[in-house]
Amino acid sequence: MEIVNSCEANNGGCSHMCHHTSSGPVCTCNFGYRLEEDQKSCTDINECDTGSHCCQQDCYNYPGGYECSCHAGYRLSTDGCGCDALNISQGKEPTHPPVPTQLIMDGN
Ligand SMILES: [Ca+2]
Repeated sequence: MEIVNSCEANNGGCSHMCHHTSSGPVCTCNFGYRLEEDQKSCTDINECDTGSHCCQQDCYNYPGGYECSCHAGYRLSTDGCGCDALNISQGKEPTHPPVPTQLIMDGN
């Protein structure tokens, strides 16, 4: 009897990855996805709903991952999770420092 790779046909019915075993195909999912009850389909994990996210403020779910964002007046920390308050007085500070007069006067 020929040994058949149970994953060969139609990827074993798996949405993502298939692993051949003696008892048939075993499906696994890519990172950020979970296996459905049918043991074949993969569905995105909504980290924002499951509470497995690290976001200090806002959380946005997307297929295969999630992203944090911050409220107005805050900036996302380099860790991608926390939010740092921006210390800017509303509209008072110039975007660029004033150019020194000496640099403008090209005397020589
Ligand atoms: Ca997700």
